[in-house]
Amino acid sequence: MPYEMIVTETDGAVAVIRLNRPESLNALCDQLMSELADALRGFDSDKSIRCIVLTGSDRAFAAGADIKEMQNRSWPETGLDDFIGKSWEVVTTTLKPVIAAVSGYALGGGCELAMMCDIIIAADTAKFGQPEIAIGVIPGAGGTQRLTRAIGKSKAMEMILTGRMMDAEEAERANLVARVVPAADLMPETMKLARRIAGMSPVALLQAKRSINAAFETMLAEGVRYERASFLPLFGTPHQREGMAAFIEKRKPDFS
Ligand code: CO8
Repeated sequence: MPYEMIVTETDGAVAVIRLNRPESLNALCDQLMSELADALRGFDSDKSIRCIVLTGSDRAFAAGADIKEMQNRSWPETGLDDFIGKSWEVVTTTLKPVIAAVSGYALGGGCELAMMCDIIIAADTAKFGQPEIAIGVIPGAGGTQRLTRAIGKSKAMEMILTGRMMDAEEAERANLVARVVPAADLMPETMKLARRIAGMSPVALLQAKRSINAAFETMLAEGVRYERASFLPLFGTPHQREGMAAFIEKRKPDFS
């Protein structure tokens, strides 16, 4: 199927999905997420594929949900129109192992998307962050839950309340990523890992993935619901309007 915002290819039993919206640093608009969900569903049900790699460009894995698309949303439509709905959920319900290969920015929804994957391999150029607070909202695709589980409460609070970025080395120290590799080695190393995983028993992979997820998933689902209930009503508040408009107009927001 031809896609406009992603590129897919296969290499033996490994499928690679590359986010491809360079003009906006792979901002995750509805169309991109819908194409991603479609590709994930397709590879998940393709018996010849055993492992999926999700990646972006050298400059950005993804710089977040698309602020230009989000800026005029308002509660309660944010709750009614399946905003952060089915497309995002596909990433977490894919049965096969999904590896995120992250180079450059993985911010906001981009960081959340990487954390929805099973393993994150980072280039030494990677930068992770949840900067939503700076545009008057909060993480809305699981960031408050998954980042906290990955790096602990104090560091997650510091990251989310300030919106600061962490580099790849800090992300590895904080257990956000499995491994950091030189940028030039990101895809070769990730493909090596993916091929190794793809060589294992598919049913054992499935059971291992399910069991690891069971270590925290029941509580996680509850937490993500709570986060969503807090995130959606922020749309239409003066600070959300000001924060997103200021980003687009390239000026500092006034949150007075
Ligand atoms: N949305 C829309 N456009 C974006 C985004 C984005 N998230 N990020 C970058 N762009 C666009 C810029 O507007 C710019 O476009 P243009 O050339 O038309 O002005 C282009 O990409 C290049 O960006 P910059 O010129 O800003 O590049 P810099 O190298 O100067 O800066 C940064 C790179 C630091 C990554 C900067 O672009 C930035 O801060 N981006 C926004 C990061 C951010 O705030 N992300 C969080 C977004 S909110 C979110 O993700 C909530 C998720 C909740 C779930 C939602 C479900 C739908």
